[in-house]
Amino acid sequence: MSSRILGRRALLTGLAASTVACDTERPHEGGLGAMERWNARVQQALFSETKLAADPGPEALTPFVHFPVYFVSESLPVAPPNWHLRVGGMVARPQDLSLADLQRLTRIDVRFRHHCVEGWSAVAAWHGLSMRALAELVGVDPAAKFVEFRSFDSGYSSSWDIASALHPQTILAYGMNGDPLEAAHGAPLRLYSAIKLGYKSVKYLTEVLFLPTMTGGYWEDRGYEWFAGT
Ligand SMILES: Nc1nc2c(c(=O)[nH]1)N[C@H]1C(S)=C(S)[C@@H](COP(=O)(O)O)O[C@H]1N2
Ligand SMILES: [Mo]
Repeated sequence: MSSRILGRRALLTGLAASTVACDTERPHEGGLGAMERWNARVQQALFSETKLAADPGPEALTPFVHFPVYFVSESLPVAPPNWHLRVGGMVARPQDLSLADLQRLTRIDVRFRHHCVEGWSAVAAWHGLSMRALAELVGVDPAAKFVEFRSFDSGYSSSWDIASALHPQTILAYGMNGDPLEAAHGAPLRLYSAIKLGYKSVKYLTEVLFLPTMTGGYWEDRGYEWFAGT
């Protein structure tokens, strides 16, 4: 398995090689900030809640052993035995949900092509609950405009706009290719979406927070685009 695991160094090198200069001190200010705001406006204009990403079909599935594996921790993050998902922020009913609780919600199955900024793409099927179902369960305040996803992988996190988070193809996955999600791919629960680049799909989830304001994230704070639509 270790050959499939590209560590943080490999990811950083790949990103550095494949991206234009980033001011990592203040990534969202200055010239890059202005360009990013323009990009976000264009992507938001193109983005439509009803537009669904295409299913690449079963024949497009990437063999499991060839689906790359990323995490920022030095070693494979493993969930604590008492793992649960905290859901809070601007919600009527904050919850602490076990995997069994989450698996009682309606299961949906999606198959997408995953795009990583490092230049690879791969296809898998993902099984879980929709973010919409979670939002209904906790009673999200309509004034919530952003969602922050946190993980137990050395502080990896990402902040999303609420429309993308509640897109019908944005799911919290506990299964992959018909099997339970493996630790390598974010067990027990990971975010997955057809409409965002790979780094927005936080693995090893601990917390989903509905917020009034935009926050940052692991790669976002290092200069990568915040909206990051596909
Ligand atoms: N917790 C956590 N989530 C993460 C990452 C990570 O390093 N840690 N990497 C991101 C990136 S850059 C990609 S491309 C995908 C990779 O998912 P995979 O390891 O299942 O291929 O996870 C994303 N989510
Ligand atoms: Mo990625």
